[in-house]
Amino acid sequence: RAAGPDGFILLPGYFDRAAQESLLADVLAGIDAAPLYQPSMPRTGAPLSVQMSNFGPLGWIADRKGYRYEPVHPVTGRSWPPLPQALLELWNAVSGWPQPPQACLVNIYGPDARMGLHIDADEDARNAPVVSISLGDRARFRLGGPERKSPTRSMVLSSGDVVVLGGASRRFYHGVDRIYPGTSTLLPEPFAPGRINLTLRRVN
Ligand code: MD3
Ligand code: FE
Repeated sequence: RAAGPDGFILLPGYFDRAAQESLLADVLAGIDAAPLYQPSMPRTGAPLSVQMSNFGPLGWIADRKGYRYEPVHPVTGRSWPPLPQALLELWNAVSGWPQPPQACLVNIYGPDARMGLHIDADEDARNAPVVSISLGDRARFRLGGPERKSPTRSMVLSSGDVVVLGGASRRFYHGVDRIYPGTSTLLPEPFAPGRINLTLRRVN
């Protein structure tokens, strides 16, 4: 699949149902070792509406002190679990980047969770792509441009879809407007209705 002019690639249905179930098992095992925590906004401490965990040598953290990557879980103080092999293989297949990912951020959305328009700017590796995997209920994803005022387009991401944000799109504003509860049968309780998004990142 060719990248658009901005380096954005959507791979609908990249993972079939069996592969989604296998990835889900990896994610559930990971959050057993590195429990979900509630990130919060720097300074205000206002909670984000998603819950988070990470896999890999580094994990993205949001708390009162700021946004950053850390080698350990903010609550348990232990290392993040290793990146599942299937995710390393995905990165090799679609990223076009010569080095492996250093972080996999796990975002857990309940039926009312959203993610406001933002730029991912905490990585020193600004030019490495981000690879996203969607599991569970569909979501309306919004992709803008390099400035907050840039025009945006929205698309629906479904379970098993993969998105590669390379080139200029890596530095574009983006967010999740809403979840469509009950549109997938993949996730078990207490994750349904809801959605899990995994993002593979190179940090430095
Ligand atoms: C476009 N996650 O974790 S994934 C995030 O669905 C994040 O959970 C959303 O935005 C989610 O930071 C969107 C797709 C995605 C990820 C990173 C991007 C799109 C992106 C970086 C630059 C541009
Ligand atoms: Fe983001």
